Amino acid sequence: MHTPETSTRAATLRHAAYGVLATVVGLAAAHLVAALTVPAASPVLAVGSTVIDLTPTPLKEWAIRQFGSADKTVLVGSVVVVVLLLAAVAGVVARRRETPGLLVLVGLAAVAGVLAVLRPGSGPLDLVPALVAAAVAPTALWWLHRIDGHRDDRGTDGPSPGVDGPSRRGVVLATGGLAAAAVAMGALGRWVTSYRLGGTDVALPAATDPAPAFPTGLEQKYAGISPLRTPTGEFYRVDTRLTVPAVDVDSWTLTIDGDVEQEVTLTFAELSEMRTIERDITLTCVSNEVGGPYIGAARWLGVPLADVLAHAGIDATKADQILSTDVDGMTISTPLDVALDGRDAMIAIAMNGRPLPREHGFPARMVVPGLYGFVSACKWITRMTLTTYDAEQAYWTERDWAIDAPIKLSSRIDTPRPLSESKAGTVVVGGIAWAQGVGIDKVEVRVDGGAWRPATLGPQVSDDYWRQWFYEWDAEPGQHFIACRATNKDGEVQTPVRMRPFPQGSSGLQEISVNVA
Ligand SMILES: Nc1nc2c(c(=O)[nH]1)N[C@H]1C(S)=C(S)[C@@H](COP(=O)(O)O)O[C@H]1N2
Ligand SMILES: [Mo]
Repeated sequence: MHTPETSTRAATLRHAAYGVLATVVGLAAAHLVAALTVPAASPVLAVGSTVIDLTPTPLKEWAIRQFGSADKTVLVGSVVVVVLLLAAVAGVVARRRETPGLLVLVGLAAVAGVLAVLRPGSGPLDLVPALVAAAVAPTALWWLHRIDGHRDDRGTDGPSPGVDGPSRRGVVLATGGLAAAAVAMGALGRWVTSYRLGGTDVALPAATDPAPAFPTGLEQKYAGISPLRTPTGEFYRVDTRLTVPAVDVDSWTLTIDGDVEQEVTLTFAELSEMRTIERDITLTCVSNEVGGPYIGAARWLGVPLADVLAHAGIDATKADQILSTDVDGMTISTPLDVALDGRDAMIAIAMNGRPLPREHGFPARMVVPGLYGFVSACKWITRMTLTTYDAEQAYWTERDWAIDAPIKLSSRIDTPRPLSESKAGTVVVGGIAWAQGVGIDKVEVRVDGGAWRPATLGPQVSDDYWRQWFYEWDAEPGQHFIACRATNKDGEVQTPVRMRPFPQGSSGLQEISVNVA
């Protein structure tokens, strides 16, 4: 038997659950409609991307430190939790006062709609998924109320019939049906999205200026050292996206505008017919902590950036910035003088001999050796605007990151792993070092704060490429501290001064602790 009090509590919970279920159904329906129209306008993605963009830099840095590349999932997960809490509140409110409760759900959908149309590059169609949510979620809640047999919107406070009342069977059927519908719409949305993606299998030109033969890396001999070339599937990925953009290569174009003699728009075919260079270049993210994972080395094929810009005829007396825009309106700035100083800056169309994978910018991205990715490596690029830093600011410039950010001389220990156990005797300490544009001259290893000892360098690929190294350490039992440092070909030694990634990249030496038994 239920006392009136427990019935009331049970009824409150039940109505909270109705609010959540109705919202989930609304989101699933909107997601499906978004998959058919504008995938990025799905309420979850629109709200999620906006939250990512609005997250203050210190909080984002903290999230990256705490959760690594799962930072976005955690941020967006928190938003989902808040939304579902509000949905539960809407359900409880609707029990007594139906119209205000339903209006809370309409309000949530309205917020998603506003955020969707405020996204860069959005159109009126972006509003449709939110409209669907605004219709479906309140309707579902209204219907659940009817099934539940409540008409408490008159404001009376009578005891609820409880779960074992006459409507129990109807409630189970209705909630089960709605939950099944949500799952089905979610799954269908996924299927539609993957169907619409199409392939990335484009024909690539042969390199006009190919890279030399690639040497064998140290990893063949010493397990644990990063492979000399990062397998594409293991290449780090850093971007602001929740989902990977799907670009149709046949309708894709690259426009060069701004302070140019004439605006030019190139198709993928036109771009591929230009002179191409093939280069081995190491890419690094400014968010990489000392010893961190956000670095990768690949063979890139692309059209020299200078050739692409020359098509439009640039006026370098005016412009000091290339403002790149991606397929969704995300912007990345690059200092014009750096991009044109003779380094192998390019619009890349291939990575490790294959078309760019979606995650890495299909069908084309910028690569500028020596600059951190956030001021150079625009993926899914569609536009390069010649302008000034005074006139226009890119995404990360608005968030106070540096505008000219050369990659800092650094090195990393790949093996042994921090806090690992090794057997006494010869232990191979090994890793990578990089000094893009200058090249690595020397890597040294220090054990337990003693003298710096030279490591042996692996094969030289190019000065824009990392260098592998190893050191044979005669390890005695006990706990030990191992550090490494690099020297570049200009004689500059990696600084021990610790800097955090914000605003222009981390510095300092990596020192790990290991146990020898
Ligand atoms: N369109 C777009 N391009 C982008 C980014 C982004 O968020 N959006 N992130 C940049 C950053 S911060 C880095 S470090 C590199 C990473 O490239 P990768 O994901 O291919 O390794 O891409 C750059 N290009
Ligand atoms: Mo980055």
